[in-house]
Amino acid sequence: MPANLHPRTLIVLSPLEWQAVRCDITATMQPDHEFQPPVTGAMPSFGACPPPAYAGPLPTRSAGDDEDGAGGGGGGDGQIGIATRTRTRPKKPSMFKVLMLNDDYTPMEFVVMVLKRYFHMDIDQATQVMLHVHQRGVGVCGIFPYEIAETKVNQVMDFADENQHPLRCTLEKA
Ligand code: TYC
Repeated sequence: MPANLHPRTLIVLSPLEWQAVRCDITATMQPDHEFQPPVTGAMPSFGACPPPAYAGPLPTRSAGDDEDGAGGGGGGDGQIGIATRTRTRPKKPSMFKVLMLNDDYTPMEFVVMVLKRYFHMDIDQATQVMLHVHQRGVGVCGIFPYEIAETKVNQVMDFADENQHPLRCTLEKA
C-alpha cells in the first residue's frame, strides 16, 4: 500500500496486486492468526503463495498431545496438527436379565408377592410370570443395567432366605 494513504482508505486492487498483498500478509502472519481476507464480493482465485518465512517456530504437536490417542497428524515435524475431538457421549450401559428359577418348595403366593414387590408387577403379570417359571423352570422378571439387576437378585434371595424359602434368582447378559 502506498505510504501516503490513510490506513482505512479503500483501494481497488487488480488480481495480480491482490495476489502480491495476500502473499505478503500470509508470509508475515504469526502461526496462531487465522487469515481472513476482507471479502466484499466474489474473490478471484489465485495460485499458491510462496512458502511463508515465519520469524518464530511453528506450533508442533507430539503424539502424546492427542486427546483421543488417534494420532491426528503433525507429529512435531513443523506442520500444523489436525484438530481432533474426544468422544463426549457416554456409552450405553450393558443390560442384564434377572431370571427367576423354579423349585419344588417355595409357595406360589410367595413368588407372586416377590414379583409384585421387587419388580413392580400387578397381580395378573406376577401370576403369569410365576406360572411360566413353575412350568418351564426359568423366567424373566425384568431387564436392567448391571448394578440394578444385581441388587434385585440379592434383594429377592435375601427376602427368600429370611422367610426360609429356597427361591433363587440369577443374572444373564441381555
Ligand atoms: N414350583 C413351586 C411350587 O410348586 C412354585 C414356584 C414358582 C417356585 C416359581 C419358584 O420361581 C418359582 N410351589
